[in-house]
Amino acid sequence: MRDAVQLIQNARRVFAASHIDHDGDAVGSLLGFAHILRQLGKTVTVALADPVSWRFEHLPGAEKIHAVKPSPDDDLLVSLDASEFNRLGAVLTPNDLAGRPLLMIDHHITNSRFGTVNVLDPTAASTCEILYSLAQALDVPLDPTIATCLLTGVVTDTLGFRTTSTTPRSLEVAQALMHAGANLSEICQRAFNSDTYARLCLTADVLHRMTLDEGVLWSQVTLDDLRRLGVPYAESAGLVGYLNSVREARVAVIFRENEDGRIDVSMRSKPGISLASVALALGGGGHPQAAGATLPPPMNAARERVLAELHKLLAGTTVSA
Ligand SMILES: [Mn+2]
Repeated sequence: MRDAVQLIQNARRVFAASHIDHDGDAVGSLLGFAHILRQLGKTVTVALADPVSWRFEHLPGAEKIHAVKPSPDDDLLVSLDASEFNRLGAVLTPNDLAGRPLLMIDHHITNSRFGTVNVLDPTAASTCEILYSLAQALDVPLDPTIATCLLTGVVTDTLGFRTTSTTPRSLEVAQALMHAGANLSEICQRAFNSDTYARLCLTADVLHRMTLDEGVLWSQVTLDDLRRLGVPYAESAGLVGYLNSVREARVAVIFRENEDGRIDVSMRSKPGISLASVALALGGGGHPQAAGATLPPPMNAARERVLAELHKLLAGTTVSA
């Protein structure tokens, strides 16, 4: 953290980015970080490879997020909530580094520590939880704008303080953010009680075709489904949670065909079953109970490969690479 503070204090123009297929922690940490640094008088550019989801477009500063690359004048690059460099997508690629320091801030246990300086805390339930400590280390007082962005990440990554990753610290941070002016009920309302009709139709299809196979409950989404129902790819995430709520499922998986034809795999597991080894075997990453990977097409081959790894995991055998 001390190295991170020094990097930030020495910077003048900062470029910050978060991961593709963004969630509340990605957007919340990106905007919260930018607001913290602006308090220090820094110029900050915020970037995401994808357009901001309607779920998060109300967050203060969301309108300033664009799919842009760093300018030659930026002297510090920052990655937030991304477990791998390539998760930043097109906005930050190896050519963009140009010898500049990259500050990496994240909480994924599988993180490859790809930064020049790494602030990696796998005990944090969200990247926003880490940024609360960073604001303190930088002596930046919380205001309602910063607090709203950070509490969004704290709430969404813990699914409303319900995940096994939630700690007393998560609640302490949430408490401090509420004291600073963040509205918990409004954030929960926006995060969990809002959907679109098209997305609910997609959910219905996913549930209709789900298959329970020896403790693994899986389903899939094709590009045809998304086109037929008018659901943007970015809006098709999050369905795996429904499957994982099923008592008989020890592991839940959703296979999604993404716009470049590759297959995105989202996995969730019940407490006591760690997906980390399977995620790594598939070249992906994540948390013990929420992990993912992207595999080459076709859908059937990707599915067979993942299901084989998961069945090996559930059988208690060693998972091959
Ligand atoms: Mn996160």
